[in-house]
Amino acid sequence: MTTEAAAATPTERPPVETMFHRMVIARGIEDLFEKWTADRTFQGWWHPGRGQEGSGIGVMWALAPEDQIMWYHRGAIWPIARGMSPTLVIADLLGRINGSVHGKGGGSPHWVDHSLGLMGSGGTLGTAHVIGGGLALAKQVLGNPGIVVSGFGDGTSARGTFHETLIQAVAWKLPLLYFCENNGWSVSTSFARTSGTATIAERAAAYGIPGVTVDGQDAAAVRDAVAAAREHIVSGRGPYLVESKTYRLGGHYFGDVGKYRPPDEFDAYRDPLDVLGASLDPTARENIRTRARAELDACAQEALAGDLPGPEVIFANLYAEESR
Ligand SMILES: Cc1ncc(C[n+]2csc(CCOP(=O)(O)OP(=O)(O)O)c2C)c(N)n1
Ligand SMILES: [Mg+2]
Repeated sequence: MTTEAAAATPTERPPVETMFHRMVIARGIEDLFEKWTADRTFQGWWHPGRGQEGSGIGVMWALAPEDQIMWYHRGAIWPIARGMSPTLVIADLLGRINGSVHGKGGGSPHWVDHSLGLMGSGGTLGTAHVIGGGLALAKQVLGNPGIVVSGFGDGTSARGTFHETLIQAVAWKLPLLYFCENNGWSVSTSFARTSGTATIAERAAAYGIPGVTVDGQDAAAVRDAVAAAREHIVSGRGPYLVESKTYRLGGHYFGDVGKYRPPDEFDAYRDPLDVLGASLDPTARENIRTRARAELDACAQEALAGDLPGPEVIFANLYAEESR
């Protein structure tokens, strides 16, 4: 699989087939890691992202190559949607040296590919806002084009870093998109039961920035919302908040049976693969699925063939070796 980034203008955007293919790959990685968690091939921590694929796919569909991303942690959708090779994504999770971070941080995701604008993430949830804010400030000071996306969940919107960075980003009109995947849960804490507002988007008004809510099951709708936000941001008007309403189909982690969930939670559920797939010819859709399955098998074997790292990696890549 090639590692080409998504583009900004409608004519430069990857075709729907490419984005559907990435969505199928991301769903396949869900299946793989459930299987590998159960049989202990994977001994780390997997946050299932099944059901949420429309968000990451939609975000990356709207971005340009010069944009930078602090990805949202659930599943492997964001790096796959941006065009990262599944071999790298899987090898990183397995802690192998053939991953993008060469075996550091295996067990939970630490994907990085600066050529795709995948800048990594923070060590704990909510730190992405701070690092993303720094990246956006660097873009502004250096006069570099594009925007920075800081991805986060509804639970993470409650971290102080959200407020602190947003206050500053507004003051400096930083090119920063706050993109929230609101799946209604922070582990077992219900957003509806604990939030004083019905949405996260409406909190944007308190900061004087635009905030919109979009249907996260519909990748094309997410793409259009992010494209509008991007236009606002690149015109120098400062940050923007997009909230994608979605569903966490699985547990918080693989093995969480979710007894805390209401029985009617999925009554209105629409699967993002069905929604995006409906715009494709059925034969083309099946061909993409078949091709993706074979590719993913090959990538999984390639990732598994990598060695675990030796101690020599510990001091490698601690400091930047180039100025930008
Ligand atoms: C600062 C911090 N607190 C707690 C955790 C543990 N933790 C991991 S995922 C998670 C739930 C976050 O909920 P949300 O932001 O809604 O994202 P979701 O898991 O629903 O995708 C928590 C509490 C963490 N990683 N970092
Ligand atoms: Mg959540």
